[in-house]
Amino acid sequence: MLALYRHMVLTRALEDRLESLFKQGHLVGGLYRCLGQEATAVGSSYALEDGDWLAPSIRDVGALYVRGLPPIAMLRQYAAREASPCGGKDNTTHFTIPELGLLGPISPLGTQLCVLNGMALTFKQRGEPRVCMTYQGEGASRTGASHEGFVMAAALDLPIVILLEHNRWSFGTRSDRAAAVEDWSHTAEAYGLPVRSVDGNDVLEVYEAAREAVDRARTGGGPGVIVAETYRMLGHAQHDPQKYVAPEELEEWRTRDPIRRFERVLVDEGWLSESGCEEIRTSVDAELAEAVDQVLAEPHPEPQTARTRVFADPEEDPEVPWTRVSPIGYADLNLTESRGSQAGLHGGGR
Ligand SMILES: Cc1ncc(C[n+]2csc(CCOP(=O)(O)OP(=O)(O)O)c2C)c(N)n1
Repeated sequence: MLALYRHMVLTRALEDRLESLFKQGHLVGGLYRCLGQEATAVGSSYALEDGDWLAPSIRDVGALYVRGLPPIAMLRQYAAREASPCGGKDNTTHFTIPELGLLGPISPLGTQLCVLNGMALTFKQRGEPRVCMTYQGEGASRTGASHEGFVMAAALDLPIVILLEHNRWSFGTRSDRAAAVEDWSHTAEAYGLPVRSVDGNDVLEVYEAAREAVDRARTGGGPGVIVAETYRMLGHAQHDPQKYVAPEELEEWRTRDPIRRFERVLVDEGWLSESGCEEIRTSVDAELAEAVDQVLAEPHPEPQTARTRVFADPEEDPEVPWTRVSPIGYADLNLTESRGSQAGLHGGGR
């Protein structure tokens, strides 16, 4: 219970810090938040075990900390520091860490499910009791790739759990304009998959459903879908002021805040006092304050490292010149010439 609470608090507090850093100009690129969906991200991933794999979306950041990602890694990632998982080349959750069983998102929505299916198929063929879990928003789930992914998972009976996040919005599109269904569990039932709808803002309900689906998948029962009824409390990313959302809608969902709700449960059940909650929040804040100071003092990557670690095999890293050349084009370049003359063509501006 305390771990679930701490992870949710951490997820929100870290993003609050990132928002400040974004406004102060310390971050590179956009900031995508889990705000309002912490219970879905944390409760679901908490049902996994060592050796399982998780493929988060850019939104379910809380799931990464549950899997063991140190919070400082996310700060470094957004601040594009050399020591970040992507070495400063990308931000958000766009990294893969095999040791933690984390498969980074793939930008074309829906495709991630197909890749994770491949991993689940491997586990199944090897007879390993390992489970994969991933997330899809309503938007991602409407893509052709996602359809293929659902079909494959169902047809091959793969050990995979899919969280379908009904958070009401896909960028500026309302979910009721993305599919002609009111109950999103119907979209998964059509594939013949077991589906369970949960209150995605109730961490215990999410955890219980995830535990059931993960246990079933691990023991050969095949895939499962959990439809998490939740709400994206901010715009698509920090740059989106969500002007298309009615203030009353936001107000209504604010009353269902997943962290406040769980605090009430903790206190009412006698598992943690009000001051116990406060202590956890304070310790998370202290940990983050230290991490932020550390990250801001760290260096950005050297420019020449932009072309390293692009491929798993360093031998395959692109040769200079690796930038696009315009308007001459590569065909017009005599690439057999020495590096020196090519450098001249580029005017040394690489
Ligand atoms: C195939 C494809 N189309 C469009 C985009 C651009 N895009 C990135 S995120 C996003 C919205 C995703 O909405 P949803 O899947 O519902 O997830 P949510 O943001 O609500 O968590 C869009 C349109 C993309 N990455 N891939």
